[in-house]
Amino acid sequence: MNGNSNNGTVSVESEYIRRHHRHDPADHQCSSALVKHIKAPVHLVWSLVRRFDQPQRYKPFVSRCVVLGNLEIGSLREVDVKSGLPATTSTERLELLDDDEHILRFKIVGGDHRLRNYSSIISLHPEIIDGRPGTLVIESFVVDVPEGNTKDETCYFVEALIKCNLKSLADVSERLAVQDRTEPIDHI
Ligand code: A8S
Repeated sequence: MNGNSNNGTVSVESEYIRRHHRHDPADHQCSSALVKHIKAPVHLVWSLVRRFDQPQRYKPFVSRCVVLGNLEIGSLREVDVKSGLPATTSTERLELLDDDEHILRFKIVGGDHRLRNYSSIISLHPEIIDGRPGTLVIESFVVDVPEGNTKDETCYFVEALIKCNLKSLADVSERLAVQDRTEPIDHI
């Protein structure tokens, strides 16, 4: 992503990326950022993203998740992934949970898969979509390029997984947003 929109001005996205998504990839690592526009307000999208203990609420490849101990910075979660992937489990550590800025950072610290030193940041930003409150979501990562793979292959693989997660985050959030709008006030 070069950060330039069609009219040549630096995009809002690239400004947010510069501010909140600084990774410092080494030579043997790859890094990238993905953007998704969701037709649901930030508070609603954040209510899904912030649940470090329940990634299965929107991540389609997660079958089960257990957090060891209290949910706090430094907490570890044990994630089981569905069959058909080149992985079975992942151990992940919560690095940052900012309820004011809507930013979550986690690192993968173990598990049965090929993503070593994976670190990711997801940030949410309010925007107006079709005259309604919407959310600009940015997710970025850095990871080691595994032995026998190229940077491009690694980026392509991780980006494909993140695109699925963001698509599903949009679907779940947009469904909840429609429910919120149609639910009569005395039923809440
Ligand atoms: C996330 C992001 C990623 C998760 C990857 C990239 C993973 O859970 C899957 C397959 C793998 O090969 C690695 O935010 C791993 O969850 C679906 C098990 C870590």
